Amino acid sequence: SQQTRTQRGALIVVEGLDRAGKSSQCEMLQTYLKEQGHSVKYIRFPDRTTPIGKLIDSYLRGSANQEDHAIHLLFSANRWEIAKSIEEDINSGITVIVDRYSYSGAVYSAAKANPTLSLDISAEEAAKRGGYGAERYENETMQTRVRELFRTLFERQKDVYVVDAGKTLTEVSKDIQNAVLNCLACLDTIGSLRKLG
Ligand code: Z5A
Ligand code: MG
Repeated sequence: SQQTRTQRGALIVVEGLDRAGKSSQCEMLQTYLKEQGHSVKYIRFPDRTTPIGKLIDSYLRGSANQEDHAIHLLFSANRWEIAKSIEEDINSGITVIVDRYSYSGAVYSAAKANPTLSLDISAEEAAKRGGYGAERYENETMQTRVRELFRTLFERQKDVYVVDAGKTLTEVSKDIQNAVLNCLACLDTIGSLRKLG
């Protein structure tokens, strides 16, 4: 039940291709979990509001260039500047929904039962959605390659739920809710087992 919920919040990572619907689904999941009585925060990466985020934003929009290694490290630094507060939130029982993260940069990989949701969609389907094409990575060659790499990366991970993001907003949202509820139940069980010693 809500009252006996474990002291630690969950870190829910949502990954996937451009326009797969990650941000829409994160918003919907946040609303849903709040209605269920959970304390929830939603953050997205890149966080374009910080000084590092502003550099990333101008790179993505094409108004500034960055050397490939440098932009990679800027994305990583953008996560590190917020990592501490994520850790504090989780430790104080808040469930944090993270819109894009990086496996390599994940501070929490040692912690148990952190679900990653991968929103899978074909490059052609994604291209039909609003706003596509404005930024430098939003082209079919790049997106098709990224999809392949996500698939290879997630293939053997047991804690990754691959969601078909080509369905309607409501259908995708239901699939996500089921996956998250399973995971929260799992966290409760782990919490109870810990209490039992
Ligand atoms: N990037 C990187 O290179 N390295 C890193 O470490 C990180 C990121 C963290 C910008 O990211 C770029 O940064 C991204 C990866 C790179 N480039 N690429 N490719 P971003 O997160 O800021 O990207 P964005 O420009 O905000 O797009 P997005 O986040 O990928 O979109 P989304 O969140 O998945 O989709 P959405 O905003 O929820 O929905 C898009 C549209 O589709 C919108 O009009 C919705 O109403 C519609 N939509 C959503 N779901 C549906 C369904 N189910 N049916 C129909 N229509 C739908
Ligand atoms: Mg988004």
